[in-house]
Amino acid sequence: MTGKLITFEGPEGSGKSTQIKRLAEELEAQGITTRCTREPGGTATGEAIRNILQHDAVGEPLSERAELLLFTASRAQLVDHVISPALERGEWVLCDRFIDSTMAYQGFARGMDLETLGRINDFAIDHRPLDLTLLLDLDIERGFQRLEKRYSISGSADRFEREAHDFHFRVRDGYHKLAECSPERFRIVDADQSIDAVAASIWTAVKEALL
Ligand code: T5A
Repeated sequence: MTGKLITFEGPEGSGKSTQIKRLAEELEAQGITTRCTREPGGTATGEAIRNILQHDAVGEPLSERAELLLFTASRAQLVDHVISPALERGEWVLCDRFIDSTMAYQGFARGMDLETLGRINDFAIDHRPLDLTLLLDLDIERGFQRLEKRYSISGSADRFEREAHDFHFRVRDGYHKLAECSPERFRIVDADQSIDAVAASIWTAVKEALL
């Protein structure tokens, strides 16, 4: 039996990484083997690409098309080397960002053509269907407040976090439009609750959709 592919999406600081770990623990407790991964990244090639995308690692501005193709190259590598093999072993894959991030960030926020992005995404994932997408919905300001708290402890904002707030408003709005277009795949979770309350909402959504 093949596994399930669950993706986590949402604006910056909405709690995706935190909640992926929580869901993995819950699934493992039910005897389901899980594999957590992230985009961009998740493979050696993907992590090298992530470094270019997040931190201007090569020191020159990226063109929008180059940015798009780097994200989708990382995705193709992840699908072929991690996601597909895990699903074929019957594992459940939990992925921090996936095709909808490209639609929200490069499409709705940067303004690239959505139909073209859809075709490139489809090619990158080799037409693999997704079982469930959890959209962690959070006010942009609240997300940035969380990240600021984190940066007072470690590190500094990356290339996307430095984009104007307008950009991030378009990302959030774009996610809502994507969810409206695919209601059978998306579940919107209110991420402006305690970590435990968000985890409980996610668990309810997963049970209803997949168990
Ligand atoms: N991108 C990505 C594209 O433009 N196109 C693409 O195709 C793809 C795949 C990735 C960037 O690349 C862009 C989008 C992104 O800008 P990233 O570093 O992976 O960059 O960024 P994010 O995915 O946004 O990850 P973040 O770490 O910024 O946010 P998360 O994972 O949503 O949030 P998390 O869990 O790390 O939590 C953030 C902070 O909030 C606290 C946590 O402890 C942490 O400190 N927190 C809470 N605080 C209060 N209440 C809660 N409920 C909380 N949940 C978490």
